[in-house]
Amino acid sequence: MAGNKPVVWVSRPTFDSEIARLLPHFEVREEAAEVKFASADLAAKLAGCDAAIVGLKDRVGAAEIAGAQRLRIVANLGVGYDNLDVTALTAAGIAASNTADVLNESVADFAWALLLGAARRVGEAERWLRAGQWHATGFKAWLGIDVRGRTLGILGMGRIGQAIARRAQGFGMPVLYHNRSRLPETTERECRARLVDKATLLRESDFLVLVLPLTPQTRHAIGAAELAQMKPTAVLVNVARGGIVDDAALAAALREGRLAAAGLDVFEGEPKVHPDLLALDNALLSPHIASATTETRRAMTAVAVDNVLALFSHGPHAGSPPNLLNSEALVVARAPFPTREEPTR
Ligand code: 8YV
Repeated sequence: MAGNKPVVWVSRPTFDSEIARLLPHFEVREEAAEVKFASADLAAKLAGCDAAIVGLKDRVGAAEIAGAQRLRIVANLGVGYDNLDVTALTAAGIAASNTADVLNESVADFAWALLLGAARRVGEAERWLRAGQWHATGFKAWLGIDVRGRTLGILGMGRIGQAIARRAQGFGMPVLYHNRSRLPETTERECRARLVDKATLLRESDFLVLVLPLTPQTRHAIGAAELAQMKPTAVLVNVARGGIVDDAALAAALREGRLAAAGLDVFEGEPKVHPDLLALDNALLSPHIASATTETRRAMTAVAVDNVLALFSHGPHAGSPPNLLNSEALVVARAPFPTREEPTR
């Protein structure tokens, strides 16, 4: 604690109006720029604080929290939390939270932007126009793929997948999905979506959108073998996480005409992008921006702030952080605040 107030470390600039809600209760230390901290630097930042608001660049595990005796919550600015070792946080009695729900609609919109953009060659055409090539066009140039009536496949049918599915009705597209568990019938009806096995999804989708979390089990869920099962006319869209797709295998399939196009917001090892993808005109690429609207990024900040406030018994959810990922941690984390401080000798 600094003075009488616990310290919140915010690892990047966010939205001041939301961070301001912390000020009556906390000393806020906000980084002036968003950088990727080395593990030791992250550990040093966490060592001095009681709560942390972090993002995907911040990989928080056992090593980073080893000296963080006072840390009680790590609030992640993202629905995906593969950057957090939740097991290590739980064992240390540190709560973890994410920003589920507030970004569903923005990410669904962006999935459609990539789907339509890849189908209609928007990135490629724009590059060509800017290069002053318009004089050399023709009636049969720039032919793309129609979307209407084609089959939309969704791998990972959580709330973002459902929001993507609902939009398909406007395009008259049948929707297939594959998920760990079947959706309730009412949700399936609302999304007009049908559960199929993964092989059927790969085989029948004209557009396949990936919306599943990255876990050891989903790494390379789409690799060479899966790509080989897809139609050569199909379009793949990934708004989930890099690493779910084997980018080298995808680049080879796109280059060799075994897949028509891809729209990708996330990459294995980002911010690096596989050089073969960068060289391909039928890959529409964006720098992990699917949730990047003003409203949504502000809402994500608000959720992270709410979770921190709640853990310290303030704000609208006092005592019950609304997006807790590890309620087991509260048993330890709820120990009276001063007991988690290092004893003074
Ligand atoms: C990022 C995301 O959080 O929510 C997620 O899981 O991947 C994004 O919304 C955002 O890009 C900030 O890094």
